[in-house]
Amino acid sequence: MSKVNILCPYCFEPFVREAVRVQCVNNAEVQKVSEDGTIRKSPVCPSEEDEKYNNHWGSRVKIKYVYPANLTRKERGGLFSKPKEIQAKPCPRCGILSQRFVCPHCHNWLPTEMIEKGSDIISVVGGPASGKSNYIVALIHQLRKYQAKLGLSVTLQQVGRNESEMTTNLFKEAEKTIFKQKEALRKTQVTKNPIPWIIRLESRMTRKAVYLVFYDTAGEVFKNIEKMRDALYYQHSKAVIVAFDTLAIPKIKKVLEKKNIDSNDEAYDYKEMWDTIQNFSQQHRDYKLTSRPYAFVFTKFDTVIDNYEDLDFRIEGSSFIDDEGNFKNSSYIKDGVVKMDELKDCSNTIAEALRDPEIWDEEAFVTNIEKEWGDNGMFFGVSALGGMTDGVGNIQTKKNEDGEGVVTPIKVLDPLVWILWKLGGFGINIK
Ligand SMILES: Nc1nc2c(ncn2[C@@H]2O[C@H](COP(=O)(O)OP(=O)(O)OP(=O)(O)O)[C@@H](O)[C@H]2O)c(=O)[nH]1
Ligand SMILES: [Mg+2]
Ligand SMILES: [Zn+2]
Ligand SMILES: [Zn+2]
Repeated sequence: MSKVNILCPYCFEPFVREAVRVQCVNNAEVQKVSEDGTIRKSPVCPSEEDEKYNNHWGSRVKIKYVYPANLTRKERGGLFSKPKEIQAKPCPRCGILSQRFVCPHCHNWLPTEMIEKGSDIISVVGGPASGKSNYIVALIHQLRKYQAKLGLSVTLQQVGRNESEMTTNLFKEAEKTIFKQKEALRKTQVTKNPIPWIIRLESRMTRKAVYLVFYDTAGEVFKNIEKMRDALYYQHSKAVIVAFDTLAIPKIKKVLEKKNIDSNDEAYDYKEMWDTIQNFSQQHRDYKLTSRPYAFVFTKFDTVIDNYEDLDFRIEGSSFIDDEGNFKNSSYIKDGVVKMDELKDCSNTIAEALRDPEIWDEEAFVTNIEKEWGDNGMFFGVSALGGMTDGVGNIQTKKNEDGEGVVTPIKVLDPLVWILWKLGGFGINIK
């Protein structure tokens, strides 16, 4: 019996390897000549209404036949033997071999290797307009760009109900908006069933592979604890990235408003988000949220760096800025070495500013996080877009040497790199 408990990233029901099901992939058609001589095409293996699939999506569509995988003893693995790779299985109706494996509970398609190796959910949570969507896309963009530097290989997955839901395509669309059209992504709509972004990460050194699952959820879901109970993936997360809207810190908001830098009208008090998480954690002690790595990420940090003098934010000499006073990117994107000091310095700089009554005046907030999470909590300041947006969402880009405006995310990988290091086994080169 294999012990790997697979957690379906669609319905969050766990299942064991041998419970996996297979979906027929036979799209062949046969021509039939009817009595009146007309030629009609009909599928060799017809689709059917599938109750589990339709229950999950609240739909009434027909999908290809789903059948049990009937794993061989070797594929199941024994007490003393590792399970073998799962082979293609013949459809009992048409005989065609298929390697399209689906969750036994909701019949959604999952990557084969995810069934063999399991997956880790890292969730990104945060109130409305806190910057989650733009952050997730910038994070994947940078992960793809700097994967070799970090000793990782990254593959976006191609599973989903249709082309548009595949991570490859979700990303391609969003990447175009931010990095080609140079526009911020818009507000995410509330949906009943979140579409997971599934990313395969493999350490080039240890060969450890894991599937990271992100959900780009609408911030409304996190507004109160009752709704959060529905955010099942949050409970199942191995690690969490909490997006706090920097522009919602009252002191920052006030200073920037005076300079006519408008924060989002929908800005949601970051402390409410914090209260939600804390309450949830206290009411669900058995989930042991505080024993998992939590990256407390202040998004849109470009606004702080660009205005640090007005904000009395003491960052001279910190890892946040370079010699010219510009927002400095992480040093490992150059040399591949993650410096713990650099991450800690940024975290401490933020904690200090939050504590200082003259600066952000949020003492209790920091103390609570430190008390509850200890070494499992860390602060980050990141910028997904590298600069402000104007009233209609155009990103104010910085010019490169050729005078061309480019969108440059800053420090967005830091929270993930720290989480991977905390989870262990990824061979992250950290000093
Ligand atoms: N200055 C700056 N603004 C940003 C940045 N990222 C996001 N924003 C602004 O914040 C707004 C909201 O960002 P989103 O990524 O849509 O926030 P969200 O958390 O996904 O919001 P919901 O989908 O409503 O929950 C964007 O439209 C931008 O105007 C950033 O890195 N810098
Ligand atoms: Mg969003
Ligand atoms: Zn499922
Ligand atoms: Zn079939």
